[in-house]
Formats: sequence, structure tokens, C-alpha cells
Amino acid sequence: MTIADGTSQEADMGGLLRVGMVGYGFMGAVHSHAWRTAHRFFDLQLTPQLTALAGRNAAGVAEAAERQGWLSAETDWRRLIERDDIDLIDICTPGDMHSEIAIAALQAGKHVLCEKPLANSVADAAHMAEVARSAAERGVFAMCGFTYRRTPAVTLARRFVQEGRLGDIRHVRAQYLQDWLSDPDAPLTWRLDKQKAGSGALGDIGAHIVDMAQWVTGASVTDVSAMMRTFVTERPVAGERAGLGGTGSSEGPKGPVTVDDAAVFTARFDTGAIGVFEATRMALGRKNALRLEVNGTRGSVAFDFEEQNVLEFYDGSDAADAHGFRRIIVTEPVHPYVGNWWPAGHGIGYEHGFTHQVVDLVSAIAAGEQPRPSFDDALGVQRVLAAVEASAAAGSAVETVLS
Ligand code: SOE
Repeated sequence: MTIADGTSQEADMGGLLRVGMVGYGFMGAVHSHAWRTAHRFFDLQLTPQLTALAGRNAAGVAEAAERQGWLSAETDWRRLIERDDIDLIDICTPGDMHSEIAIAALQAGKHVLCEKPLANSVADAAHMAEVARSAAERGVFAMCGFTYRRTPAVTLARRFVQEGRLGDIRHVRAQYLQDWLSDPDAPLTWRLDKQKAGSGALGDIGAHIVDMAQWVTGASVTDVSAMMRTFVTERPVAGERAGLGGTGSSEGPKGPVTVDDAAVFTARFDTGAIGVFEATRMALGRKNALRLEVNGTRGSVAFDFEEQNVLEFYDGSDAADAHGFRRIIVTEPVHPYVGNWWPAGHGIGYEHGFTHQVVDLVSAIAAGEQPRPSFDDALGVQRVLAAVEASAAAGSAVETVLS
């Protein structure tokens, strides 16, 4: 059902990339911001148009479309696939819907941006990647939303590794620490339901640090040994649409938590490096602390998203009287993306990674090139997640990441 239809009537909207988005929660809001903003700060060959927003709740999706600047609203995502005035589908739904929507969109000739993790299983992710490879041969492209790659300080860390400034990589230390589920009365949301989310902290935020570690180092995880834990096994049933950390009522009905609250694992990389990973939404006091430290034979880098405009760099060639980590303020226009924003020292925020994601996706589509991370890249992350779950289930036995 089309609720509101403000789309432009011109048949051939040359120069536009007309977007249909499914979902309008936290991710829907930040993706909407990115679609609205990218061409206003970056020179793009195609101008994104917020053509249609889809969501099951008629009143909710109409309000979100109005608020976020979408020209029309639908209550069935399949309408976005059917409409010939939509070029790209942006999937901001729980993970159990990613596969069906992405495959239908690609087979209908529409580009796809899909939130992470790619799917709730390796089987679904592999099917999506197979369809995406075939679609790419027809000039229809798919990207997975690992946005933290597009933080300037993270792109700098990767460049330092690529330039050999760290030497051979020995250690990778990655954490993603949040605390919005520390309160046992935080209500049950879809993120705590294995059928909807696939996994808990592991897939939600562990996926980010697996992708980031592999992207920054250029190495792939080959084996893991893991533990996973659910600290709060039942929670109040969510009343209103509880967002992150919304509070429920400890008196009302409760339901089971069927995913992990925390996942920790060691990892071996194909380069011989070893890693330690931790993902939890129970680290009281840590709000969005995505941290990465890479130690090499010639140098080290350290990043913490809670200070995302800074990269710490240790140059092993410094003279003894200058030994110490250097705080690089990554806001000079020499760095990717930064020059399009504010003067040096002003910094950027969480939402900028999503705008950078749109910039790179739109640029790749306009150039007829595969955007990264591709669905194959995201399938690689999914395989690591599956190995972690298998290892944890087998009492932390070493589990090989099957290719
Ligand atoms: C919740 O943990 C969450 O919203 C993740 O789902 C996002 O991917 C991350 O960017 C912020 O935290």
C-alpha cells in the first residue's frame, strides 16, 4: 500500500540515484541522514533521491518518511522492488530479512546496500554473495554496511600498514564495548532474539571488529577459539518500540534472551599474526568503545572510536629520547573525506561514516565498479562469526574458518 506519493513525475530522472529503504529504526535514521547529506558535501556523479521508505506499520512509516525526508512511504518492501522509479534498495531491517530482500532486489536489477552483519547464517550470506557476483556482471552492485572502515583515522591505520610503517604484523587487539544492555530490565528487542538477529553481541558489534581487523591489516582470520556468555537470560517484554537501552518494567511479563551478551575469542591470521577479540553490550561505562590496536615489528597503531578523530601511532624508529605513542589528529584535509567537512581540529561524528559510505557507494555505481566491502567481503566476516559460535559451542575448541 502506497501511503504518500510525493515522487517526481518526470519519467527519466537522469543523474539521480533513486533510493528505496526498508526499515526506519536507528539505522534507518542514520542512513536517511547520509542519503540526504552526501551530495551536499561531496561532488557525486549521481544525486541520491530519498524516493520511498518501507515499513510494516502504516502510521510509523508515514511519520518516519515525513520526518526523514522520504518522498513516499510503503507498507510492503516488495513494492520497492516492483517500482520502476527506484534504483537502489537500502536494507535496514533485522538480519533475518536481509537475504530475501537483497536477493529479490538484485534479481530485479536494483543495487543494494545491506546493513551488517550480512545475514544470520553462512548459508544465507553465501547465497547473497553468489547472487551479488552474478548481478555485478550486469552492472548491478551490492555493498555491506561496515561503516567504521570509513572513519578517517581507521583509513590512516590501514595506510600505515600498507606502507610498511608497522613492519610485519604480530598482534591484533580488537574490542567493541557497549553497555546499553547492562540493565537487566532493558526490554527484549529483536536484537535479543536469535531468530531475528542471528546472534547477539557477536554479530551486532563483533562483526564490526572482525571486518575492521581484517581490513586494516589486510590479513584474514583462519582459526578461532571462543567463549560466549548470556548474563541476563530473560528480560521484560518490550512495550513501546524500545530503542537501544530503552527501559522495560521488571514487574511485567518476561521473555527469554536467546543470543549472547558477550563473545570473546582468540584468532590466528593467515599472515601468522595472532589476535584477541572482545564484543560485549554489558561493559558498564563503555558507550561505543570500538578499539583496535595493531602491533608490528616496526611500529604500532591504536584507535578508540570514542575518540574517533585521533589515531595513536608508535614509530619504532624514533630515537630513545622520543619514544612514545604519537597522537595524530586526523582532521587535516590530506586524509580521505576530511577536506569535505570542517577545518582542521573540528572533528567529525558517528554519522559521518554513513555519509562516507554513501559517497563511496554512489561513486562506485557511477563508475560501474564493485563497491567495498562487497557481499563476498561480508561473507568472509560471516564465516568468522560462525566459527566463533561453533568453537564456543564446542567448549572453546579451536575452529577453522572454512573458506
Ligand atoms: C548496536 O549495538 C549498534 O547500533 C550497532 O548495531 C551498530 O552497527 C553500531 O554502529 C552502533 O551500535
